[in-house]
Amino acid sequence: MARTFRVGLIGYRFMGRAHSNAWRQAPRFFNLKANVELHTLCGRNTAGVQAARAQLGWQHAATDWREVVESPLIDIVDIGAPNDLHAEIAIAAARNGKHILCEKPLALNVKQAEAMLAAAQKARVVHMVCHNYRRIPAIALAKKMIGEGALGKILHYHARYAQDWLVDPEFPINWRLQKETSGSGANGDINAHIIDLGRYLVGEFKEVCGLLHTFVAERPLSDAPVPQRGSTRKMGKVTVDDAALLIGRMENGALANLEATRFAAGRKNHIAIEINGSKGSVYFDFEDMNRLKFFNGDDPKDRQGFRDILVTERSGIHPFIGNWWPPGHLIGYEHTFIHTVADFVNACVEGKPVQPTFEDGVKNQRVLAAVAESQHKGRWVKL
Ligand code: SOE
Repeated sequence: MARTFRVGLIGYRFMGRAHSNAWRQAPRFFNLKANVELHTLCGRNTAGVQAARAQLGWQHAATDWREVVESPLIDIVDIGAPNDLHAEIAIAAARNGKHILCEKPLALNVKQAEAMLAAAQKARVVHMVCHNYRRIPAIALAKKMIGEGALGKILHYHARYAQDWLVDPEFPINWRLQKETSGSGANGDINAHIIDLGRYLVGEFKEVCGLLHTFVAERPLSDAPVPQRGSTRKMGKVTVDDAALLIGRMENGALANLEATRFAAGRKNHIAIEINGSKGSVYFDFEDMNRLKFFNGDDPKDRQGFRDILVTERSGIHPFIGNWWPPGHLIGYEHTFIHTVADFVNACVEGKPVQPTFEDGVKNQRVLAAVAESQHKGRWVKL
């Protein structure tokens, strides 16, 4: 009989909801090698976590993450809490023999990330960073095509992750805008994703030149009342970057060009990736995530152009999609988490590594740190 993994999830807001949905749906749509129980949902606010527990379908609620990582009932700890908590929770979870899925960026800095990796390796638990965009069928197809040589030698990795939720200077401070709780801004939050996709699709970064910029240095504190005439509103300092740029060289000779910003008006979750090789190119945009554009330099000259692949063919033709709907019936953001959780559970059963591991998280964190160091020192940084 298949074993049952009891899951403890820390965090119940945006990521907590996305992960809860994934834990619930993965066993329903994928042939998991274990059963999954949504055991405990944890968050600091008692009323908030209780309401989320009921709505998201967890059996128990807890307000102290230590209860979760120390519970003998829990097999898997899933970390969706703010970044400053990742290291402490993951290290404690590893020491208690739990398999760990952790949101990105892995930690606040390289040192913490390395300690998390060391703890997970020492405890021989399965560890994974939730870079969910790797498991978009179109991205997985691009990976397969690049591996098969469809693009030839890779020359350019060009990626832009653009959002616009900070364009409004009245948007209040939250934990993502404070260095102590988030480690960095656009760099760790969204550059981390396109760094991961670059490492996945193209290869390791060799050297980088980075630029970090903060457009709005002060913002209202979230609990500050709307100012009355003559009164001043309580403001807080933004201590992280609003935008992060990276140009770099990759180990295989490809040139990298990455932009991550929360100030691109009109861009909500625009992840545009273009990879150019000696024989062809692929282009992907998350806001049209079921499609991959492919230019094949081998096509006859009189009919060359980017073709538009709808990545929804089943029967093993396109990655992940076979477990969903008939061709042309599209999937969305939430499916990327479901695919991640499905692969993670099977790896836990087999006791095998599942990418991206904490080792990938450490490598990613080194690139993030190199971008910051480059900005700080005003020069290129080798990895
Ligand atoms: C906020 O910018 C955020 O939720 C990120 O933290 C996620 O990783 C990203 O995928 C969506 O935007």
